[in-house]
Amino acid sequence: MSAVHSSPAVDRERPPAYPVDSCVILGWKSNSLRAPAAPPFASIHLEVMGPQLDDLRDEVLRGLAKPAKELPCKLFYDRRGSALFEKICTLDEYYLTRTETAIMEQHAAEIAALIGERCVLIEYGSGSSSKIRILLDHLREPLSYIPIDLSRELLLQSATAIAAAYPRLKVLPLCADYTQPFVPPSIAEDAARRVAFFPGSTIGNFHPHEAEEFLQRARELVGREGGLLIGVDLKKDPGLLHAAYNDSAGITAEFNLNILAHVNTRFGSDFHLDQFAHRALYDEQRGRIEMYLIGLADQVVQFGDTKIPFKAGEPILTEVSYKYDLDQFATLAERAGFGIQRVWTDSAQQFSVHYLVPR
Ligand code: AVI
Repeated sequence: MSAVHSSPAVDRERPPAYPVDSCVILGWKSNSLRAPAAPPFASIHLEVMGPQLDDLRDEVLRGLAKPAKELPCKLFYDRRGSALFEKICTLDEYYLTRTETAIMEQHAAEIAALIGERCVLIEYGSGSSSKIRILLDHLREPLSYIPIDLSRELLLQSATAIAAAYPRLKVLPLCADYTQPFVPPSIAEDAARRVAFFPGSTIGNFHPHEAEEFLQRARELVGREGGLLIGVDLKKDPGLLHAAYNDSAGITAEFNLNILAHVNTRFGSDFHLDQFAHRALYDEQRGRIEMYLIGLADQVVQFGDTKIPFKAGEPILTEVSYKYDLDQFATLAERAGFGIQRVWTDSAQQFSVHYLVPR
């Protein structure tokens, strides 16, 4: 990948895990929330760090070659998938987003006090960057914000909006697969601490051993003085969980099927979307939602030079979404080198937000 614009924000000392390129977009810089009459331009640098198409293709092929077929859930989030996910977040049945938002709003002042002044915020899977605004509205002099997302377009759009709304904040978007090791843009020397933000219970989309490894990497990223603010969905009535992943408007089904459309566009495969159906169930013993696409007929899918046979009724696992109880999550965090400084939940104990600090 070629450098469209080289950004001084990249730490040139350490070799990046992926090839890095960056591009620049132009946004209005203003000293107030209102755009001035003749604003000067400010540039936002977007760092791009893989993953490369070949690596993703191999990952997809490996998953489809398994006896129990699977696709990586990060492939949900192309432009349409991200828009569908935003829609899911507004559904009645999908209690997660509104509950987490309400917890954060209710405790924003306390959260901001724990994080302290002059922090660097790093958000994993920043998407539309909406929840970070709750923090930004309450924090004292936050220095910079590093949103990390795979969807380049959404990242640029959200980073631009944040930069416009918070003109004193340095916004350094990073297009990367945060499930893999990555090099963050170098961070202001005079920052008091780095605080990572991982909302939405996306930690639940990792298997427990992956979640532990991810938390260990987050622990390294934030360093001794840092913190991690993380949203975690809790175990609850299986009926509520089932409804959240089988909404009556069928948006989750569309979201699930869209992964095949994304795979087709990205890798030139020929999945027929009408030959698969959405299925989501809660496995109470494993404490996780499992989301599948079920083949409706015997069929062969062409994927490059590879033919992939499917039997009628055969599932592709597209996502797991683990639900925790508070003790279970505390144990996981401890194994990764974090202690829990504070936990907030809603009154029905549906969702939790944790502030973790290195032990
Ligand atoms: C992003 N992640 C936390 C969502 C979840 O609930 O596991 C993804 C999702 N899948 C279906 N609905 C929402």
